[in-house]
Amino acid sequence: MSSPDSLTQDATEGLTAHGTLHPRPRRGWINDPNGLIQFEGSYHVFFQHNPESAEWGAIHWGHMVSSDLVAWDERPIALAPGDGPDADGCWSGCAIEEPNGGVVAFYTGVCVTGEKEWRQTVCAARSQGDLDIWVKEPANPLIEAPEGLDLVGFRDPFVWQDGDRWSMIVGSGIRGVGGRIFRYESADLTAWTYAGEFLRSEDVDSPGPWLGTMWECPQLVRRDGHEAVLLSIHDEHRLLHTVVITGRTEAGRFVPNGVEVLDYGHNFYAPAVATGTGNRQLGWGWAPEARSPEAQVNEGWSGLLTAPRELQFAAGGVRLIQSVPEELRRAPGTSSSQENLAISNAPRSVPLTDADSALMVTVRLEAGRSSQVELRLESDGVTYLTIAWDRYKRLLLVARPSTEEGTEGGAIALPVDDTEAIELDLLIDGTIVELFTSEGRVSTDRVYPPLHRRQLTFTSLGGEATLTSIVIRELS
Ligand code: DQQ
Repeated sequence: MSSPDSLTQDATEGLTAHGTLHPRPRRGWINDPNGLIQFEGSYHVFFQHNPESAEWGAIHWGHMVSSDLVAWDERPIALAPGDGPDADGCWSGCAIEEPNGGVVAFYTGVCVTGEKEWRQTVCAARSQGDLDIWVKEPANPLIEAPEGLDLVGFRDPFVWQDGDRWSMIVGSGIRGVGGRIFRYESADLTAWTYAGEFLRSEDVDSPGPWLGTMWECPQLVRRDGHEAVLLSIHDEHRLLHTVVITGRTEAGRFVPNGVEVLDYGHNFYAPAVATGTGNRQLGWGWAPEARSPEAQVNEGWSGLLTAPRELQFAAGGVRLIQSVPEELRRAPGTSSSQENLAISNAPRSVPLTDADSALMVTVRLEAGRSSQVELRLESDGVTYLTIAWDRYKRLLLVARPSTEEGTEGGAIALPVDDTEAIELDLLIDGTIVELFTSEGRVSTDRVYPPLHRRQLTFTSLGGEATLTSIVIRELS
């Protein structure tokens, strides 16, 4: 690193194209996606990154770029800890295109103050062109946590244009009370004024998911006149799950309407949405490992970003639905398909490619006389993920087995409204499986199969079902 406050290393030296659907650098640790932005024709994805180790620590911002949302190139480190308010890490944040050109990134500067305790402030850095070189604001930190409150944390700024001003929200929690989002305003993206509480846990009625003790990575999704807040639920240093709260902004506060789990899988956290995409909203999340820390260190890397997700509203704005973006559906690549296959209690297998390629598999099933249809993802004859559609319970159960590498087995359930037919998109790429229902629900799991003799095996209980169609596409 040439200088702690401006990175001037050669932009391309030593880097090679890293074509993969799920971005990650070649080595080291990653967690949250940060600073997602469509800028000058490219999609830029930054992320929490420890380049030195496959363990969390000394957090930098890594950087990858794509022109098509399918293949990603690794770029030089964007932000590194300096000698000021980010001496112990550049934690999560966002990026915004400035009206006069260039991009400003807002991030969380941290300094260690004790065991698992950090001073957390909002800092900024600016860049232009290919976003390889960033210059930190001399005035950092721009914002300090509000005084007089016993806060559990104060981090992860997210910024959007709000009429003729800019709004920023920052995630937090008050000890013994619950989650908080604080809001700030600015006319110039540089000077910020405190504008009150944007959302408080006491104002959210959540009979479903637990809302924890602190809210990380708050994001505001706005599309077609509807709004929702995404939250990552933190509880006494545990990263629990992610939720979406639909509602609307009124006089600078978010008025919640409903709460739903955002991703039902075992391995999803810290989702973020891109800026610079107009009315369109694209989200990415972090898919942490499900194998032991020793296995991660042995591999030399840990963590993936998910594939991008199209975020839209349904049912008059009361639900956020997630789907595979058109760019992935239209991506060039070989494909095969089959139609109208009878599924009974005798297993029927459909081979997947043996190559180490990312697949998008689209399955349409009609329940017919069956009560449950099961899909097993198998590799070398071993089942590594089971997806069971129980039409009468209106559930999709996703289960994975425990493994010697330290993967904890378990099952999760996604609601399914339709009892007659179901359509699923599966993104299967090495050690990650993302499952999208056509009703807009998603689960993300990390699994570690050998990548040989891959196949999908279908069975039906209680009567015959029909595999109306299966389309298998190689994306990379
Ligand atoms: N990860 C970052 C924080 C954020 C948390 C630190 C969520 O900024 O709150 O790496 O995973």
